Amino acid sequence: MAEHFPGISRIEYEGPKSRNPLAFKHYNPDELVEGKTLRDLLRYSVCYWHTFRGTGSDPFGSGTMLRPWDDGTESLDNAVRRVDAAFEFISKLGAPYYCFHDRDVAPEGATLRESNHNLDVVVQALKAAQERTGVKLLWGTANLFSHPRYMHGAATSCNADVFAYAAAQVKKAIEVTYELGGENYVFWGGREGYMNLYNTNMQRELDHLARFMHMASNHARTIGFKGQFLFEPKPKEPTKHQYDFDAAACLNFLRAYGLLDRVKLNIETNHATLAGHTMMHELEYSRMQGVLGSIDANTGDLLLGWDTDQFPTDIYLTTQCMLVILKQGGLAPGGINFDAKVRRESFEPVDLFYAHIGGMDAFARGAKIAAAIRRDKVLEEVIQKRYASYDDGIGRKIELGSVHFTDLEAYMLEKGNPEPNSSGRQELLENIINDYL
Ligand code: XUL
Ligand code: CO
Repeated sequence: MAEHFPGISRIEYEGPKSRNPLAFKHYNPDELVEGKTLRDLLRYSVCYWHTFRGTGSDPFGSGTMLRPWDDGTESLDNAVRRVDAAFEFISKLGAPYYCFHDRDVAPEGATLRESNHNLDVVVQALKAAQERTGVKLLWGTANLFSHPRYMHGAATSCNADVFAYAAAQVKKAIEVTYELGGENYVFWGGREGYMNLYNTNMQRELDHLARFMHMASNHARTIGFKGQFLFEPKPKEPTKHQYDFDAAACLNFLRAYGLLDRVKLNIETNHATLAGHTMMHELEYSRMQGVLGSIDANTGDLLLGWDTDQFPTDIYLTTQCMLVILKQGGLAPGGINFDAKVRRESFEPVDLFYAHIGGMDAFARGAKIAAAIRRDKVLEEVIQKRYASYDDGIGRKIELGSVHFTDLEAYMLEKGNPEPNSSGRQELLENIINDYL
């Protein structure tokens, strides 16, 4: 088998003093953090779409990426050769998982039948590559947004035939995810949203989306797929308003349509910030509601208002993510998928290694820093103390629901004024967190 990344061997952990750019400084897969190896805690995944299908094109220019194994055609031969390159990369990197959309791995045919056939051929190559390398599938999904048929959306399209086509495509995508031992299946809205309410029946579109997700999970049950379903929030892009706006909107949708027992959330950093939230907010909101399933790790650019999907290198960000992930005891069966792309200017194959090594090291550091903060109970004690007035007395009665407005009025009339407030100490806490970085 031809080598696609010659001169690059397996990326090893060399420790923080190493200056080797092709080594991990912080991600030692065997190191224990809160009783789990970093391999099992972080469950890193490489995404097929950006890493193996990203061309580097932007609205002002064509692709720049140098990918010697890829002849740039939509042939099946090319798709199969790309699988070899992908698995060489993932196994040299030492990531245990990968993720894909159906149309990333196999070319779309002229008909659904032909597309399914193409997918079957490539799935056999993926299966062989998984067996050969031990790399596993974190999740599969379907691309319901690139083809022009999906101009009005897929499950929320005004065209019932397009809904049916999308259903057929997702049926197949779930089946191949199952065949490849995928541990999760993701729904990202794609074009499930609207540009203008003058031509949109929002109620019907949301009803259809829910119908679609019920059908998907029913089919999964029928074929025996036990993986976790994940819904991925994103507020805008490609549509002006996406129905899966943020964790709260997704959760409300799942609850309203009786899907909560079947679907959790896949939270992505750049989507959180586009929604005006921090990633930590989205993670904590999902965690406290019991729906934090998996994450798409990347970062946006605070000066740009779109989804730049950059690799996460900010230790402050990864520490905040890991504080929540550790609180939950990890993400399994979900993981940390690098839904990130190298910049248009970083066009050489080796840049794929630098990018992933940086992201993996950044999360490993975040994990160790977060574990130290948790070990010293820095935030835990502050938060516990801050709400102590609810631990007994009137606060306890409020939490238990044993008092009414009239009781609280009587209490306050008698007491006169509340106990004095305490300082929130935000600046002190920010300083203390910096001491751990
Ligand atoms: C798009 C995005 C998708 C999903 C999978 O912004 O994040 O790649 O993760 O469809
Ligand atoms: Co994503």
